[in-house]
Amino acid sequence: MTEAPKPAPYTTNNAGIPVESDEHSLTVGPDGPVLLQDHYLIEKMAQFNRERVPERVVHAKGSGAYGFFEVTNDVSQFTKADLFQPGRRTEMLARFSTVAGEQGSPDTWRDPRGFALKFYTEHGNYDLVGNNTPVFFVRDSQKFQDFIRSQKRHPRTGLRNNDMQWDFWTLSPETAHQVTWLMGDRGIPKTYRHMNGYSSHTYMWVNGGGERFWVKYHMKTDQGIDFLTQEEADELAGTDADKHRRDLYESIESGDAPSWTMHVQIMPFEDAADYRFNPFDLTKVWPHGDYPLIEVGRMTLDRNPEDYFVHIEQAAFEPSNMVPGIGPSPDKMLLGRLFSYPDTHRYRIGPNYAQLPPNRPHSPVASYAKDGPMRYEPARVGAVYAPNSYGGPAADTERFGEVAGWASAGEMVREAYALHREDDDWGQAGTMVREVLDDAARDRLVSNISGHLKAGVSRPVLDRAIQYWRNVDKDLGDRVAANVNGG
Ligand code: HDE
Repeated sequence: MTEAPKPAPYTTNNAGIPVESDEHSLTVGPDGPVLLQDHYLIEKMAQFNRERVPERVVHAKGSGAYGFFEVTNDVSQFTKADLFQPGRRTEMLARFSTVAGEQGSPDTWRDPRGFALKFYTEHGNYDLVGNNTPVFFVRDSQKFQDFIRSQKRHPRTGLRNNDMQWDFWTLSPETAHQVTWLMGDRGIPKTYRHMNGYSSHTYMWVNGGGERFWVKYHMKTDQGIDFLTQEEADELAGTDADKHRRDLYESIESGDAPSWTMHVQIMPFEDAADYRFNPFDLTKVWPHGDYPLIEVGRMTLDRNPEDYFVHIEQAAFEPSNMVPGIGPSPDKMLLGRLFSYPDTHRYRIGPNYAQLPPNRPHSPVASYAKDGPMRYEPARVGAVYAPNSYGGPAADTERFGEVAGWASAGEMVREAYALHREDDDWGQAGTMVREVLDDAARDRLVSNISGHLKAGVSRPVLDRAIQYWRNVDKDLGDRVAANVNGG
């Protein structure tokens, strides 16, 4: 890209022509009608009417920054991905977000947080689009749209509605693990800097010898985990709705660049078939005792974008952006996401979204895509079709290998996973309540759940919610019941 010329010290219109006035439209006499030939006035009004692109249907409110990722440990035995090779430093972009609220909603509402990363690698963009929780509410893409509707606004009142939320959750027991996270301390991080990020999904890594591994990513905050209580968060929602956006911007601006250490859990390819539960089930974590954390590197965010809309609102993350050495797993949610993200970008930003500054790869692009709305990068590949005799690029699997690298041999089915010994929905949520939380965190969990249930949840949903928590942990359910029934 050539450098943009310095702006003129005088106002111009969008075509660079000096304008006659910043404040007065052209009229016939001081009180007369406004003239159609005031082209600049019309341009200003028209531009204003087109300032918005549709907000993201989920994760609408977010904040982001640029930075870099440095490899600190040799994991080349597990993946040939360029960005994870020893000594590599890769430019990147991160965007953090709440999920259910709209663009202007408070940062401190109880919600999972998005943790979306884009690595500008030598072999194209690698997007790791995760959350601040290692699990998710549902395990099949088919249920995602219903789930999100139950968490957003009621169609009649336009209000958020706890009854819808609990109705969906209690009819979908696979939500138990994630709802336990959500109602606990991790449900409202102190700032975006004080939370971890997770791939949540299992992905596949392929090494230089073609050997395959299953992998889960963990981005551990170097600032330390910290959270807000419900009371602190409620107060901030009223006094500083942009608290987390402000915190990220100001800490980077003041030179206090936040960082996260990337770890992975690696499962040998063959272990998956008879592991005790389905390792591709997004509602489950892999216990660290089975697959310990292995350090990979560190990401540091040290640069605020020069323009929020250009770089963050138009940032387009897509789990389908996987580079050689990284592939998908058979997680049904992940496979659904591979379709959904590019689709939403084409609708929200336009089909040439990949040319915009935050989305443009830093490595050369040699695709045969051409034309379409707002295309400005000329096709530079020598020909506009393949195969061709005019020097256009050709796919090179010899050099890069097959990107996806796995084949499915199963029949087509429409059922939940039910192949492994410990595939139940309540187990890991119960373990978390009993073995991970201390007494104080358990007390806050009871109080957060009870407070939420008392705010507009009616019978029979309320009874199902109590049973839901008894299924997670009998004592926890009894305490919630005493709170919501007893007053
Ligand atoms: Fe997303 N999700 N999602 N999601 N998601 C979007 O993409 C979707 C899921 C996540 O900062 C959308 O550009 C489907 C899991 C983040 O720009 C959309 C399914 C996880 C972000 C979409 C899921 C996420 C999104 C909305 C079920 C964590 C914000 C606008 C199959 C592992 C990215 C957009 C950013 C955004 C679809 C489930 C994380 C509509 C269909 C699981 C962090 O395409």
